[in-house]
Amino acid sequence: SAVIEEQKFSLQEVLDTFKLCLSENQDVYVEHYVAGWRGLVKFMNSLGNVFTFISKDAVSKIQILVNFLNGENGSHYVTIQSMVKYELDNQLVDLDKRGSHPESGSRTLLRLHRALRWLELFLERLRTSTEDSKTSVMCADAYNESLSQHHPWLIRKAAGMAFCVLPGRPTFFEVMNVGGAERVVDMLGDAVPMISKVYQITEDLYAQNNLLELP
Ligand code: 1Q0
Repeated sequence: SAVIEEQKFSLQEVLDTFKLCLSENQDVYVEHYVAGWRGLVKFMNSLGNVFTFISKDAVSKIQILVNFLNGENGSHYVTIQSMVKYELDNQLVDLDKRGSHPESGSRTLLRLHRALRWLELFLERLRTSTEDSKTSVMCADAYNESLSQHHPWLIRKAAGMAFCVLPGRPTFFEVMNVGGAERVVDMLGDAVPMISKVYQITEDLYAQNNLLELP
């Protein structure tokens, strides 16, 4: 019934949150960015317990950002642009090595930002995949091309093991709860460019401020 369907989780809604991230003048709202990640985590948890070591880290990073957003300086954390400016202007970022600000908003968001690139690559592979494509391979390829470069050996190994137990493409599509394969492809065709845009704007901001290697 309609009631049951409403309670079911749909990846469409999650990816739509990333659309809300962009303001008219291309600023990125932290609130929606974080909400997008929350939804992704929920999705990942529905795939099984193996993935909780991954989602735990994402959850703690989401929490750090939410705390800033709800804190006394929250007005500076409304967009990624204002956050970076505020933290840099007030020396609230550890730039070279971890020191007195190990959990700045800027370095925390950078971790999620790198993971967003993985998501973009993975979803694009999923979009163009065929029935016999393996999600584990798509996931690993996307990871090796992006996020893995920022991870030490042990995490890369653990991630590789998690990919191996990913459910197959049919289950994946089902859990996404978007509809048949055609609808999934359409939805991803919509969502991926949006995610790319948010990624690129953030990437440019961090590059301009020399923040891409924050410890
Ligand atoms: C679906 C399978 C998910 C695969 C996710 C790929 C990422 C794997 C690597 C995760 C390792 C996480 C362990 C902790 C790492 C931290 O050391 C690292 C750096 O932080 P720090 O503070 O130590 O400097 N943290 C990170 O790199 C952040 C990683 C966040 C990963 C968040 C992944 C959550 C993603 C969920 C997406 C769900 C799948 C969506 C698929 C939708 C399409 C059907």
